[in-house]
Amino acid sequence: MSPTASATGVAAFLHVSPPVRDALASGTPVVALESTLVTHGLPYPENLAVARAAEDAVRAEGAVPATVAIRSGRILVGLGHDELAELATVRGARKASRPTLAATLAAGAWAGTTVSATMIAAAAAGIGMFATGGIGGVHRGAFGGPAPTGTAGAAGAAGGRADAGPEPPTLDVSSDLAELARTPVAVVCAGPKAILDVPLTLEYLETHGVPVVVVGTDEMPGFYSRRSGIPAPASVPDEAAAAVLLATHRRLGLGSGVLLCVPVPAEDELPLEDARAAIARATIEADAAGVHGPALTPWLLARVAAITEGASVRANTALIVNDARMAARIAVALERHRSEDTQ
Ligand code: PSU
Ligand code: MN
Repeated sequence: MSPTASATGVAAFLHVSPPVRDALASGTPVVALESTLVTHGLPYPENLAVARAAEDAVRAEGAVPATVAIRSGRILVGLGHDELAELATVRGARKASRPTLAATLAAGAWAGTTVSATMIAAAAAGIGMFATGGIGGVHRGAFGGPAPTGTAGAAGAAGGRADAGPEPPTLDVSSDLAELARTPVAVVCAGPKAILDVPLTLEYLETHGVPVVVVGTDEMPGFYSRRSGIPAPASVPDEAAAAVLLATHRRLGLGSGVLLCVPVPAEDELPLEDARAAIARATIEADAAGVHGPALTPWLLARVAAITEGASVRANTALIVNDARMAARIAVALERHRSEDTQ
């Protein structure tokens, strides 16, 4: 079925793969996976390897993976083996988020979907569980304050201000956050990406009514590192408790998503001090180079990878697979909880 001029709504653009359609029809748990980490977040061939490994991790837990991407004016929910390889190697793929969803569909080519676009697709397809690496959030300096350097980096981009006073706000806040506030999908991640201002990201989510729940520890996971030094807004001991909380949130019908955070496996983490140093350097360089907007997140991730000589890629890869596994376990626990409830 192709999108017609008369049909409206996200559902008119969906192309759900047969395995995902069958799973949804039979009540088998489904986990949506995003694809901007494939097109923009990781280099080839790690991007393809991690996308396949995340799908395998979901299957190993008894759930069905639904990787979401855009191609030829359609939102694909569930990619075939060859489609995933094409997505991972295609040049010039776009980055689709809520603000660019129409433009990427109209353009007709491949696009990776960010957390916001994947949530929109998942909700329209009837999928309530979704795994990613790290969500977008409030970038450092989004609300002004000192430049990362304390020098004239961003000031140069802002028109050559020579004084070293407070920098003007960039207002760079990912559309992922507003999506979490308005779309009822649970998102499993390893914390907001460490390149962000994590405390401000948590404040934003709280203000907009999004529960942030850490599974298995009471500290926010630091994305590349297990720790962040920031207390968890809320935590649950395990997947079963996460499922009970999610079921309650859904019954309330508040319309918002939930952010579930799990730390990267210990053997693959980047030591917190190494991560902090690499991010600080990359942030200064991005500022000096005048990189901003949708290009900023991919640019910072690539710089951190270069500075850490690939150690960040190993951590990023491991955490994505771990999140997919955890999302599948919670989806299975949720299904069990639901069937027990209706007996
Ligand atoms: N997780 C990763 N790598 C990524 C992303 C997530 O491990 O590249 C992507 C997600 O798709 C997220 C996006 O939605 O980065 C955020 O981009 P922005 O800050 O421009 O909204
Ligand atoms: Mn942004």
